[in-house]
Amino acid sequence: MSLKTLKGDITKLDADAIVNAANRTLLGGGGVDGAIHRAAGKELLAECRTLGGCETGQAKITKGYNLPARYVIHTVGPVWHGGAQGEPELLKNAYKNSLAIAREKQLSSIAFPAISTGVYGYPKEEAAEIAVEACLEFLEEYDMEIVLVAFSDGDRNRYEKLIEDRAGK
Ligand code: AR6
Repeated sequence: MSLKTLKGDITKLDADAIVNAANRTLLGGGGVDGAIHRAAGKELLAECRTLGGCETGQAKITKGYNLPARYVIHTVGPVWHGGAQGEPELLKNAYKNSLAIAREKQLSSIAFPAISTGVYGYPKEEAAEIAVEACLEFLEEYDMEIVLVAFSDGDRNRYEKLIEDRAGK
């Protein structure tokens, strides 16, 4: 099984790529996006300015600059509007398209924050189910070390339980 969970700050991780929960401008923001830009340095923003933004559910890659990670894959999760506006599919696409870029680049490890579960207000349980499902579906076809990074013990326990439940099926 190459789906793992960790609690901590994603900017510290030495993975081939870390995923950024960005917004459509790709020009930075708060939360994990702000932390990644602060840790990577100004060159990250300079490269992001060349990308022309990113649609919700899509993803784009940059270098990692001062981060331990070699690359940052920037994706845009949906804003939660109650769940009937395509949010589950858009969130799944954010995971799938990030993983697809990692595969195209032939990366062997990638770490995700809990996309959309902060400022964007996606309910954590539903978001965790989608994250685990998207990763396990990808791992049925491709080999990669995927880490779901939680920012609290509760978030990590939620991931662990979902992965255990899936493994028991
Ligand atoms: N490492 C790991 N996880 C983190 C970190 C960190 N350093 N910091 C926060 N989290 P959010 P969103 C967790 O709000 O909901 C930005 O302004 C956090 O606890 O960062 O997708 C962007 O520019 C939460 O569980 O992202 C967008 O405008 C998760 O990361 C908007 O926020 C995601 O929270 C995107 O909102």
